[in-house]
Amino acid sequence: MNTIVQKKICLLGDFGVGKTSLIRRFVEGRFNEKYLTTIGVNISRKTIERSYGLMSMLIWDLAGSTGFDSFTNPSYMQGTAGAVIVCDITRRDTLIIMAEYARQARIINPKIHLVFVCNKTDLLDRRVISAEDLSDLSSTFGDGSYFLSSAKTGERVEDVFSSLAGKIDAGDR
Ligand code: G3D
Ligand code: MG
Repeated sequence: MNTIVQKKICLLGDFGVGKTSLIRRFVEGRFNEKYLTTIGVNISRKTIERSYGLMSMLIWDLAGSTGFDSFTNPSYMQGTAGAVIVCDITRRDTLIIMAEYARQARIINPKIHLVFVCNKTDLLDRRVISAEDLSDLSSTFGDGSYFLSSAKTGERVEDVFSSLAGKIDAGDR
């Protein structure tokens, strides 16, 4: 139990879907309604237990408006083992953008591990993205699985990141 592997992962998705909030919930265990929009790149570290030892996750978070800034900044995707791609259950356009991020990520790195997350499930009464939409998208770009999360309540947030760790481990160990 003394192996430590370090993996870079990044968050992708439209502005405002909750990428920064998901990282804060995962890394610090809290949600801050007043959290300011990130400027530039933020890198957080979280170490998690694995069967072989520890995985130290370096989690990259890029601020930006809409558009594909993640791909215009080459260092953002470089050396990335996996990506969490996020949409917002209350905004249909974020699903289209999620698909575009997945497509671009696969072009840049065909071996990248992807986890698809539909965030803000605490706002279920405003839901405009269905389970079928999500499984269709995930089947096109991944294994068909996806998560419904809430950075606000914490629902499934740990599962999102441990699922990505599992995919990364299965891919190269
Ligand atoms: P981004 O990093 O993807 O751009 P942020 O998104 O994490 O900055 O979140 C954008 C807004 O959505 C923030 O609200 C944040 O509080 C809110 N948010 C993030 N996750 C959730 C969630 O799971 N549920 C709810 N209800 N809100 C969430 P503000 O008002 O600060 O813009
Ligand atoms: Mg952000």
